[in-house]
Amino acid sequence: KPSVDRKNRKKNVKDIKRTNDPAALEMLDYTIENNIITAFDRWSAQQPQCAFGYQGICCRICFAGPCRIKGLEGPGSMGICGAKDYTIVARNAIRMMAGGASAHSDHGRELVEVLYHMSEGKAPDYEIRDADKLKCVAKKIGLEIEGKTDIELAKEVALAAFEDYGRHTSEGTTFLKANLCEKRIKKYEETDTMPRAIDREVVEVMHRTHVGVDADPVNLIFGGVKCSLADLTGEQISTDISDILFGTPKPVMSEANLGVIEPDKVNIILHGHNPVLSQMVVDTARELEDEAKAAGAAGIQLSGICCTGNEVLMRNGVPIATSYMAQELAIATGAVDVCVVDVQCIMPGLRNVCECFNTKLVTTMAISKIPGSYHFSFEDAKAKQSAEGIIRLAIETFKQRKESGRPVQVPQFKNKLMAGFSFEALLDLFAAINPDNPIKVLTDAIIDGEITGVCALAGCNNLEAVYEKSHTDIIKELAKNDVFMVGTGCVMQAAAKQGLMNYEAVEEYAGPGLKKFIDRLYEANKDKLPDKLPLTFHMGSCVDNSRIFNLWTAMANEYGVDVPKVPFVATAPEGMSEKAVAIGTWVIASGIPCHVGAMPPLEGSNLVWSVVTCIAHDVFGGNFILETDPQVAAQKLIEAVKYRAWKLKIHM
Ligand code: XCC
Repeated sequence: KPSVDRKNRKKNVKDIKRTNDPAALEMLDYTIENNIITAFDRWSAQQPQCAFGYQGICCRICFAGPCRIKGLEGPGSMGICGAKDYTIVARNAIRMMAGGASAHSDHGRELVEVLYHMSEGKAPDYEIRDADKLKCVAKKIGLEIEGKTDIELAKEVALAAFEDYGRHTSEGTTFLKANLCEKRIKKYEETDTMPRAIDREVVEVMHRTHVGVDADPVNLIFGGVKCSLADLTGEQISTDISDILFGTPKPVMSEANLGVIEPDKVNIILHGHNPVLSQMVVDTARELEDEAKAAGAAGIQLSGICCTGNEVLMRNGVPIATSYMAQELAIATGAVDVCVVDVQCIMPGLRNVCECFNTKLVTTMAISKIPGSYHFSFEDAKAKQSAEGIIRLAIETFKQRKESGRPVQVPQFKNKLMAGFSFEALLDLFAAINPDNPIKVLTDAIIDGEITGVCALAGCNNLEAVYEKSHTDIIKELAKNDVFMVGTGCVMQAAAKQGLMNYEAVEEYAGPGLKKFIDRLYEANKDKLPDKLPLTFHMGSCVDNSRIFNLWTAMANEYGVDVPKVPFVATAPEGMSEKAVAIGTWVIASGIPCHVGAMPPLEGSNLVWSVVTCIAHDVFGGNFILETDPQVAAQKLIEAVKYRAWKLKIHM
C-alpha cells in the first residue's frame, strides 16, 4: 500500500503548495488576504482527519455505534454486532457505490421524463435535436423503427428507459446489454452481477448493508459490482437521451479558466450536472442579449463549472470557468452576477462567498436547495420561463454591481481548447481515413505501434493531492509515452484550464507516435475541423463515461476479444465523489485497470484491499491501482497498457 503521511500535514493553508493552476493560486492568495473561507481553508481545519473514517473502519450503520475497529484481536477488533473490519469496509464501500448510482441514474431519469413529456406534448420548450441518434438508440435497444414518427419513437425510447429503472424480471437492463460485447454479458451472467433494474440494485445494496444482513465481504463487493453496472445503465441512458434532446457533440473551440469571466458583461455561471435547464439558459441567453446591452453590459457571458459546464461546453462551446475544487474561487472574483446550480458537486460553502459579493446563488431542483439562495423551480412544462427569470435576475444584479463600483479580481489566465468529442465525433474523425471501418484506425494504430494504447481520464478534485497537479503530471507523462487520451469530468477541466486540450500541447508534450497519429487524423479531417486537434479528447460530463465504455467495447469487438485484452487503462487522479466510486467499480468490472490517486476508504481491511487490487483482476480482468504519487501512477498505467498491447500483438 502507498504510505500517506497524514500526521505531518501542514495545518495552515498559507504554508502549503495548494495547486499548480495559476488562476486558482492567485485567487487563493486573494481569499486568504480578504478572509474569505474556501474549501482549501476548511481542508486545513479538518486536519488531522479521523483515521478510522479514512480507512473505512468506522461503522455508523446502526446507532448502537458508531463502532470503530481497534486492533486485530479481541472484542475491540469488531463492531458491537461482531462485524469485522472486512465487513465494515465492504459495506461502507458499496453504500458509496449505491450513492453514486443513485446520482447518475436520477440525473438520467430527469432526462427520460423530459423526453417522455415532450413526446406527449407536455414539455413544449424541448425538441428532438438529433433524430439520427434517436433512431440509432432505438435500433440498438431493439425497437422497430420503420414507419414510426420521431415523436412516436421518442416515446418508445423513453418507455424502454423507464423500464430499466423498475423492471421486475431478471434478464438485465436493456440500455446496458445493448452496449456490452457478448463476452461481458456472459461474464456478468455467470458472476450474478448483471443488474436487473437500476432502482432495484440500489435498494438491494441498502438492504444487504443494513445491520445484520450481509457480512461476507466478497459477496458484498459482488453486490456493489452489480449496483455499479446499474450505475453504468443510468449513465448510458443519460448520455443517449441528452444527445437526442440537445444534440450529439461535435468538435468545438472554446476557452477555459477564470480569465473567461468578463467583468463588463452579465456573468452567469452554470454549475452542477444536468443539461435540462442549463441548455435552456444557453438558448435563452442568446435571445436576451439586447436586454443585457440595454442595462449597460457588453453582453451576456456564460461559463461553466463541473459537469453542467462540460455539457454546455461540449454542445455549445460555452467556456469553462473552473472545476469542482475552485468553485468558490470563481465567485470570489466578484464579477459573477448569478451562479445557477442544479444537482451534484455544488458546495454549500458557495453561499457565504456569494453573500460577500452580492452574487445571486440560484438553485433549480426540488431535491437540491441551499439555505439563503434563490430558488427557480425547474419544471419541464415551463423551462423557458425559468431560464428567462434567471437571466433577468442576472441582468438586474449586473446593474447593482456596476452601481456599487465594487472592484473585481479576475485572474488573467485562460487557455484555448477544442472539445466536443462524443463517441460519434471520434468515429467520424476515424471515418475520414477508413470509411468502411472507422474504429480500425484506432485499433490498427496500436497494433502498428504508432500509439501505445488508450487511457481514460476521469474524476474529480480532492485536496488529498495538490489541486490539479496529479492530473496534469499524469497527462504529460502519458503523452510523452504515446498514449491516446480521452476523458470526462473535472480532470478534463484541469486539462483545458492548463493548456493541455489544444494543439500547442501536442507539439509540446506528445511523443512522436502520438503526434503522428493526431496529425494524421487532422490531415484527413482538416476541411471540417475548426482547428488542429488537441492532446486530450474531451468526451463530456461524468455520465458521459458511457461514451468511453462505448469506445472500448467497439475496440474489443474489432479485435475480436473480450475487453480485458484491449490496451486501455483508466485513471482518476483525484477521485472524490461516490459517483467516482461507482464509475471506478464498473471500469474494473469491464476489465480495465483503473488508477485512483486519492485513497478511497479501504485501507482498514487487507482482505477488501486485495479483492479490489488483485482478485478483481482474476474475476473481471480489471483492478484498482491505488497510488498517490502521480509519476509512479503514470508508470504503472503505461506498463499496464504496454503489456496489453504486447500480448495482443502476439495473438493477432
Ligand atoms: Fe463532480 Fe461531475 Fe467529480 Fe467533477 S468529476 S467533482 S463528480 S463534477 Ni465527474
